[in-house]
Amino acid sequence: MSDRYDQNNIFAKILRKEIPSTPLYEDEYAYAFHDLYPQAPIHILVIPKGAYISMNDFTANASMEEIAGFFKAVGLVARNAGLADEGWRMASNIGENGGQEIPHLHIHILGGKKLGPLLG
Ligand code: IU
Repeated sequence: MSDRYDQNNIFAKILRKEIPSTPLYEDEYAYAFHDLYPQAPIHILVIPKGAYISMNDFTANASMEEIAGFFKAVGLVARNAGLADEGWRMASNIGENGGQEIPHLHIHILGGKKLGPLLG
């Protein structure tokens, strides 16, 4: 995967509202919406507002404020979805070996059932 951000990736288009999505949460750092192809009863994606390809790019180039704001939002979205007590999983695929399909950083929030082993 190129290390140059593709402004035409689908999540960039969702952020620019060129593709419709239903916002579950939005602030200056993060935007959350339902995954279109859910892998669990609750499957939410949280993406940073900034143009970051993956955790590699984000942790290397985002400010502490952006990183803190983004991860605060991830936790808040999971709590708002009612997952705090029953438990949930967060995952982020990174690059080719990580199985990343969309080159804009996204955290998967998965829950609503007892999940199988992460490395099945
Ligand atoms: P990945 O970690 O890059 O593999 O995750 C991409 C996710 O984006 C995956 O779970 C898809 O179901 C999801 N998705 C989406 O929500 N809306 C879309 O239009 C497309 C993919 I394309």
